[in-house]
Amino acid sequence: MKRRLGFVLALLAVVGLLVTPLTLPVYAAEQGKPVETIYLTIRTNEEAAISDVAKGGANGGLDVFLYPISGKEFKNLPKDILDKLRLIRSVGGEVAIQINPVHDDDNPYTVTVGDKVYFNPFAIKEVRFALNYLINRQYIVSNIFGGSAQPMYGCVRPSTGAGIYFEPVYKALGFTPTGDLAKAQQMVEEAMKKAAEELKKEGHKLELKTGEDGKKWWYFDGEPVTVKFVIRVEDERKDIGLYVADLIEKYLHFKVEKLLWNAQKAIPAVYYKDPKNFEWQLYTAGWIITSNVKWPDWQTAAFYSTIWGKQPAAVGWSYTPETTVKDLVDYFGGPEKLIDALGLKYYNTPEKLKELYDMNIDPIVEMINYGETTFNNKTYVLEEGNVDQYWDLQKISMAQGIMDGLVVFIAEQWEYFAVNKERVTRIAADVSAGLYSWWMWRGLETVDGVAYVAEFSQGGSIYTNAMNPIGGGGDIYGNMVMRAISDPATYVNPATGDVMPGRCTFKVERGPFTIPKNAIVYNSTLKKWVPQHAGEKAKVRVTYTCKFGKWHDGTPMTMEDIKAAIAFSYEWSYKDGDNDPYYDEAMGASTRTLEQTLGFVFVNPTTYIVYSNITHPVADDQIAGNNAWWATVPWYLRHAMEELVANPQKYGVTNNYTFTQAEGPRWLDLLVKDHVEDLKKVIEKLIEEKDVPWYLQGEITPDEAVKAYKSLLDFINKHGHAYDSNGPFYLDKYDPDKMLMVFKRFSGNPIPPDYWKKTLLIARLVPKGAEVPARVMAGKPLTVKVMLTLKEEFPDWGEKPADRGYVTVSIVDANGNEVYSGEAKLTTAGTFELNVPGDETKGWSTGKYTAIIRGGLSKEVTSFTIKKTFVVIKPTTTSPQQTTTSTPQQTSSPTATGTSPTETTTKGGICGPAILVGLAVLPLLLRRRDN
Ligand SMILES: [Ca+2]
Repeated sequence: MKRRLGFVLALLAVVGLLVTPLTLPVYAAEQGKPVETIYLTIRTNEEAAISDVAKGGANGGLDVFLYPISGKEFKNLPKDILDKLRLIRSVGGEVAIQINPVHDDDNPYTVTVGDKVYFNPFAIKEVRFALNYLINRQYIVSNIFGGSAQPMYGCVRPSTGAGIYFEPVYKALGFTPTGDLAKAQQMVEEAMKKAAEELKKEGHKLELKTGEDGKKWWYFDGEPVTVKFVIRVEDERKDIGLYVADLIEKYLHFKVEKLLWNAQKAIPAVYYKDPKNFEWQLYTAGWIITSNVKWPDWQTAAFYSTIWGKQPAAVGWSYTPETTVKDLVDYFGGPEKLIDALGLKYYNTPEKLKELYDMNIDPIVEMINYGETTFNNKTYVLEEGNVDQYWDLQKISMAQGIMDGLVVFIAEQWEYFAVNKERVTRIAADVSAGLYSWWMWRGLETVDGVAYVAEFSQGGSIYTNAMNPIGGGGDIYGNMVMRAISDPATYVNPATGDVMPGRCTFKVERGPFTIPKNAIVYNSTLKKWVPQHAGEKAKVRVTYTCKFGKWHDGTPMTMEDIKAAIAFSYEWSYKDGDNDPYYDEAMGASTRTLEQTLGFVFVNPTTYIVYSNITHPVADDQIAGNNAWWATVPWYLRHAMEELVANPQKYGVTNNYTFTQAEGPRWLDLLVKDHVEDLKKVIEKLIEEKDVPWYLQGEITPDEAVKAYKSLLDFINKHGHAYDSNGPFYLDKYDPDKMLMVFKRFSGNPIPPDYWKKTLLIARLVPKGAEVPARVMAGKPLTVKVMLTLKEEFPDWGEKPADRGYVTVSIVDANGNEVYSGEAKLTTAGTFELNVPGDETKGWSTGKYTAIIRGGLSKEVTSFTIKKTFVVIKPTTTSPQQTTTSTPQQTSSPTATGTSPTETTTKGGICGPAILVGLAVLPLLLRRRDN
């Protein structure tokens, strides 16, 4: 009964009603067992899946539906179904319009396909940018998401702790939830007129005229300008796409060809084919954030820049970011205006700002992500510990990204995963991403130790990308499979967003350090390990100590597996000679990471040290996360894969393979029968030749190698696939015809099944309300009171008045200047208070002020923000009101009850340091919503 109440409250919060939350005691979970067997399958219908969850896994139904559903969908469900569900919130989904700005090299407006010349309006920056004003995000939030969402303008979600830092950018650009149609029309009209004039010089005719239907349309060389808009059909994106298409036709006068496609058709066309094919111009993109991180380091880089790969697709033509800092300055009307509009605190004078003038977004995000950039032969540094500079660069990159407009963000979604309440006795969810996280599998307990889980798929497959840990797993479903069968070196704490130890603990030291002679890196040209940077300086030194355990085939994991992962990254990122078979262009995009990794010292069988310049201005834990190296496949499987990709003929294989999707060769998939058969041919030959990879010469004997290859062959023959990994579960069986995967608990994993429930607390602070007097007399004290509930989700479930937390209050005046800030302290359970002394308020001038209240479980973790306005008045002789008025506003309306900090992002199956550094963080943290 009490849990039922919890559900109702959650639902109300979703539809945006204000309620007084009741307090529920925290319950210890009912008797259950850590899961030993997991059946993973698919459902093709959301409603049917939910009633299956109500039925429960033991009765032919499901225990967990691993697909979040909009809050509004639950409203219409019958009570007997709802009673059986526990709903787990996810704010991980985000929706955007992805744009293809392709144009010919010699013409900024046209694209030639075959011998036909098309006009692409989205090649024009101003037209892309104008979509931000054209779209009424509030309409989408209210009418399409039924309130289970909130508007989003840039790539950092507003409900994250970092969201608030970007508000000045959106404000400066004049973004509002409802948009500005007139402005959008004007921007496009001006840009089109300019294009028409320029095209005229080249003999083209671009004109706005009345068509046969009596409506006005743009025509190019006599044909209507038509926009190819790929609209996903599986979810709300269908309605969003149709809505945006209507706006484009009605107000921008471009005809829209609506391509209503599912994931199987849309994803390859948009992301894995040359944009120059001009198969699409707009696409209703969706992403899922699968982790909760404090610092949005990677966001603007991943979504808007080209430092980690091409845009908008992984292959073919790529756009070059256009907007420079000087463009921003001009747009805002001068450096002072830009400094003021964005609230820059480090680049706060025209002189300081000037050094960035010629930079587009790429060097800016390089500074954010790598601490420095070399631009026009000069090095620019993000100063260690300089948070102001960090946020300035973040804001600048956000403004540049939005104005270039390759991705126009629309909304973040609030959704719920359904879990059977009776059978699932314990489950761990990320406070931001819900069950789309590593923790889903690691905290799972059911009454009988068996879990029946389904993903949602209209395309009829459990995953859509290839299953290989190098350049596959770009879809959330395949990624979740990888998270069940692989362990990472470090995790992101699901409650706080901090990087925390996984299979490796870490110690971070900030230097500078002189790199010792025994610190080596792998040199792919020399094909050996060398002390390449000995004697140079490194900014940080991180020591990792790892628990190795065994691989799923039974072979012990060792430091050699990590060495192989490191060597592999160098080898495949660098092209050594013209015909280097050990090279992948997509991986080559991230050599920057390797250049900043200066040396490894392998201290003993479980400890290694990294000397590196990959740093973070503030957060040591981020440094640990970003410098960790790890392996999720053993060296012998990795080597067999690389030989299959590099030299198939040598092993009698007639098919060609790649790690990352490309047109032509097969995208290596360790679960696909044909691929595995070819892989086996390689392994058999490696056994015959007693092959030891060149980067492990002297570390492993030929006999040890043969034994390992044989063990892998046995594993493949026994389980019918080649995904040999090191996670808490192994994939026992995969039957693609039945859409069924069976996972079994792996006894060789060094982390015991009950480890996380003993060590991990997942909880969040939920605001119940805040009291700020409506009027404050200058010179009198001001008390801000915040009422908070602690919502525990793991290991137990329930709510209680918050007895911990970190709450800050910032008072800003009408101009946005902070006049006071302080910490609200816990007074009694559930209540935090801050007293601003009269001495402080004395200097405040009369007018409107805002108290911005932020809080989280620990310092620097924001899980909610509340804003309350009040008025400051001055005592005057004519006013009888000498005492503080106290009309507390009881109805608090948190601007975002959503959670927390930000997430590390990379998109697609390639790219980013994730794939390299991330051999540790590998399954990338941001996933496209492919189904
Ligand atoms: Ca190479």
